[in-house]
Amino acid sequence: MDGATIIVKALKNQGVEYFFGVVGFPIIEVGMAAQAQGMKFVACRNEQAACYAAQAMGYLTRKPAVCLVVSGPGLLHTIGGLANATVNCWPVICIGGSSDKDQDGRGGFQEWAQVESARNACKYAAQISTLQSIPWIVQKAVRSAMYGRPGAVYLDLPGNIVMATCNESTIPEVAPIPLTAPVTIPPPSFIVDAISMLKAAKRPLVIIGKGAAWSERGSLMTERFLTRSRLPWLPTPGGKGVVSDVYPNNVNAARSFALRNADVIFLVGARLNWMLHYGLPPRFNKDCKIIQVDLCPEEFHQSVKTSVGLLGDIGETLELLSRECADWTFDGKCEWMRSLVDNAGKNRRTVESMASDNQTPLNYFAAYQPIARWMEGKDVLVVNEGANTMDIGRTMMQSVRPRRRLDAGTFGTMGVGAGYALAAAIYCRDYSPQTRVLLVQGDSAFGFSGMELETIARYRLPVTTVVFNNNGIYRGLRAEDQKELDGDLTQLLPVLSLSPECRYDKMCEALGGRGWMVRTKDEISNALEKAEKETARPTLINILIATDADRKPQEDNWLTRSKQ
Ligand SMILES: Cc1ncc(C[n+]2csc(CCOP(=O)(O)OP(=O)(O)O)c2C)c(N)n1
Ligand SMILES: *[C@@H]1O[C@H](CO)[C@@H](O)[C@H](O)[C@H]1NC(C)=O
Ligand SMILES: [Mg+2]
Repeated sequence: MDGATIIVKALKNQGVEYFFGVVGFPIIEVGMAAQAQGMKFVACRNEQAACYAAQAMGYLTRKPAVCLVVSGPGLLHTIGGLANATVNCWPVICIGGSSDKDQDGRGGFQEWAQVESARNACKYAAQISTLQSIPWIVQKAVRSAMYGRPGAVYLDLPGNIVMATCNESTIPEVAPIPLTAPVTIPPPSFIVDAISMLKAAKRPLVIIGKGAAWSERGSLMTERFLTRSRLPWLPTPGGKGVVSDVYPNNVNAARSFALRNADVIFLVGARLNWMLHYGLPPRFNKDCKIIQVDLCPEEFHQSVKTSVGLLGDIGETLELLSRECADWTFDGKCEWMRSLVDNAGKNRRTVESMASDNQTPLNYFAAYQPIARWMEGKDVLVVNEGANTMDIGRTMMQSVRPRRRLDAGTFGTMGVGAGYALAAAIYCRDYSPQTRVLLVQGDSAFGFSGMELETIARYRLPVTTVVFNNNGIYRGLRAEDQKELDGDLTQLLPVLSLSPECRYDKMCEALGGRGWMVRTKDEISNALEKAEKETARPTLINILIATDADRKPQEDNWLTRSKQ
């Protein structure tokens, strides 16, 4: 048996089902072995998209998928994706071919210090040096990707190992590990402390993060805890859908107000990183107390002291908390709740007035309105990236189910969309056929991996891409203003600018799909209806929106200050 077959069999034995990748020397044989062993192999156009696809599949299926790439530049193209997976806590196993060991250090073809390059972005990185070690290393790779806090793993596979053969009887049999990670719960006294602190709070707030989406029973138990306690809550971007946006006491529309005024915040698998402004003033009350449940103890006391640190699985821990507060519910008529509802109502009206503006070119909110209407009552898996396109999309598109929204995430990575949508479409085909994949991207975000439309077309996947085309990053120039520029464009064209009214819809048609360029709400609705009828090819709706459209003004705009 050869190395290629041994590694694929070991992966299969550990429950791996999907490969994404771009083949070439020396891993063509690994790709072929994967198909021969019944694995599903998706051949992408760029390793970057393959790596994003593999991690999205890992998140959706709760088991690692493989990203298979060639040596040197192939592996280097995945580093962004691997870092992204680790920062975002999503599992993925990257397997990179590398030059034959006997050529090390002599300028071999695509020779590069691959393990060193990958290690920084991974929980575990190792080179495979014998055929007999493969089953052990593969098992460790799966454990490392899945257990504790999930993340990226790299296995380096030299060409000579791919081709080497041995008697199969010499390959050790290694038991498959359970893909459900081991769980823990906090000590009982901590549960009591957490509930008494919540009971004593005047202005409590629950923040649901991505950790709750990952935990096996996270969604169920978080909802049950909210039913029991009736506490006001809001999701982080990654926590959207753990509990439906339409579930009672969602105060997300009053997010800034809620964060600024809460006196006790209960973080459910959410981190106090940049996304939550480090938990510090001016976005948070300086005396705010933090209760936090997380599977990773290093997360406690980050930037702000944790008053009660509940180390454990989110689903299991919230079940205990629900039991502990069996005789108590938060008073929904209190001053805090009323002010949250008032503030949310005010913000909702601002958004509604922007969304109901029919003037063309449309603003972001207005362009999202027909999309949100189309989504109503449907089971849609949304992939969303861009700057304004994503931030506004988070507000405008409702999440009502867990793991139905993938976006640029913790790392804020542009270019994840096409890969995520590719994986999502295959996931839906195999596990959730009633679900439709909708990819909504800014025009810049689309550009990072637009060529993957060809991959989506090749596998006959019905992904609908919507491009919010404003001729640039955050904002652009109108076509007529760009035409007037006369002189050296490298000096004159704003660094944020992209081509005006670029026909991304035609690109989709050229690659095997269908496309429409649209400007009005009716045209958007019509295009969505036509797109929905396509069941075996990609569609792209290119919405020409206002080049100067923007978000609603923010009070603390440190992250967006350069956009002003
Ligand atoms: C890998 C990567 N490169 C660059 C950036 C910087 N960046 C942030 S948002 C963005 C694109 C925003 O433009 P677009 O997708 O058109 O959305 P818009 O805000 O215009 O709606 C870029 C390039 C990034 N976040 N990630
Ligand atoms: C492989 O090993 C087994 C067990 O030692 C032996 O019976 C068999 O003949 C070997 N096969 C080959 C092709 O050497
Ligand atoms: Mg744009």
